[in-house]
Amino acid sequence: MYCASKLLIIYLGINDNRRRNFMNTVDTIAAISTGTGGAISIIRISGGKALELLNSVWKGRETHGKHNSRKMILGKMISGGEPVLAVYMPGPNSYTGDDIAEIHCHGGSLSAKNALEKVLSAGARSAEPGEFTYRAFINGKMDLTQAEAVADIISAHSEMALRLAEKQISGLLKNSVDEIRNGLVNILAECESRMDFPEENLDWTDKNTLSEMIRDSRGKTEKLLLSRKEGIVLREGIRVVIAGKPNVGKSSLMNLLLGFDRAIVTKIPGTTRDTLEEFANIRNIPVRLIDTAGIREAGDIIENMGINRSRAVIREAQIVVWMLDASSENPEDESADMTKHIGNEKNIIALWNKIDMMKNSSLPDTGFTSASISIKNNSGMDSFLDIFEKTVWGYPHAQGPEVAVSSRHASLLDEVLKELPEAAEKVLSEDWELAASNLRSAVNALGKITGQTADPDILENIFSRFCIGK
Ligand SMILES: Nc1nc2c(ncn2[C@@H]2O[C@H](COP(=O)(O)OP(=O)(O)OP(=O)(O)O)[C@@H](O)[C@H]2O)c(=O)[nH]1
Ligand SMILES: [Mg+2]
Repeated sequence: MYCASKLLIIYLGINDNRRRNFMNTVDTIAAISTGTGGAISIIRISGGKALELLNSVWKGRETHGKHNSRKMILGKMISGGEPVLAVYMPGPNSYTGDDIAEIHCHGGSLSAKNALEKVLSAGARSAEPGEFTYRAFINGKMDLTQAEAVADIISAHSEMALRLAEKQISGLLKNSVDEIRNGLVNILAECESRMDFPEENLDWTDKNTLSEMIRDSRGKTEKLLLSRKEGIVLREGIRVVIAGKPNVGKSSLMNLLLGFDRAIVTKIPGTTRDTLEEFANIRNIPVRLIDTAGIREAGDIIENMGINRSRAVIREAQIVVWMLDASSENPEDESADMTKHIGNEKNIIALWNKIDMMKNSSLPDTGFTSASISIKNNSGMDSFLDIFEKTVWGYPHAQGPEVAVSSRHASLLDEVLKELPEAAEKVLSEDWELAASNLRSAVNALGKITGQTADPDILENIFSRFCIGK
């Protein structure tokens, strides 16, 4: 259980108004929790006065209360208007842990806005973005990794990212971190007890066993860190730049991967002048796909500006798909041209296109991982995507991970790993004080992952990712 009072004290980093509101966990808060454009809008009210406020703005065949909690009842706003449904869900078995009331009215911005205004005039405060989930966190309904997973669910761009967030919400990551932390807390207690009662021959655990236990925690931490790449790619996506000479089929590939005609395609070299960026989901990998102006020496001012942009996005790319023309009379020149423009420092896939018009029986070795396709005939795409997937994950990747850490979790786990070898060393040399200090730092870093020892900046960062009403 994460104690509210402790967290109120640490919650001091958020900009003034927002911070003041967040710190106030007594107010009853309200917001429209649904996005615009839907058929139904939900006004969510959370806090000690949720029931009283609901009954003061809404009237149905029955009055809401404990006796009919969780029952959706048809009624009307007392101020008039269309029939609306309302439900009361008493805490602590609610999303926030507080009493919650919800009014489900017609979609469209006005109807929900009017209903919200009535709730606010009756005494509720407008909720800050993420404040409902923040309350769930301080009421011990979820730890910080689960709160983060709520935001991950909202921003998930692929089925695999969604599955990962769902597993995290169910507590899989929290349990793994807690398991490591609890193990270290036990070892720390042992070290502190040795410090406090050095003369007493208590039933100490053998120092070799303690060191072995630290090694075990280190192994578990390393195992979690192995999921860093998956975690970061699935949450943040990956920047993939399609580059190459003019007219090789870059924009055609962009359109094919997107499944719609985003970029203009013509047979005139130099068609694409600017970089085009679009989100795509390729083999379950969230990808920011960037089509670029074809790179060549001579061009007009506008084209040259486009080419400079191409070079800039190549520098920032995580993967570059460099396209080459397989129908060229001299494919060797294509390959030589590629090495002129591209260094070996990043993940590069050499992609021969237009194999339907190949004039030679084979293609030269580019020195990079290569694939060959014909966009026109839609052939070779599966092998290209196999290579793409292997380039992203480092191995063929059929299933999503059970647990995958984010960059925030990973940097804290790195801190843990830094402390543990020294802790083990100090335990073996019976330097209990220093061992305890290393262990304390490790335990503290693990607590920052789950929120037990989270500082204001972490909380601000996490909850500012939420939208209003969540
Ligand atoms: N035969 C053949 N033609 C293709 C293939 N892929 C693309 N093309 C054609 O090649 C031409 C150029 O395609 P784009 O996709 O515009 O090429 P690009 O690399 O974006 O060109 P720029 O924007 O000028 O740099 C168009 O006429 C396409 O229809 C292919 O696999 N086979
Ligand atoms: Mg183009």
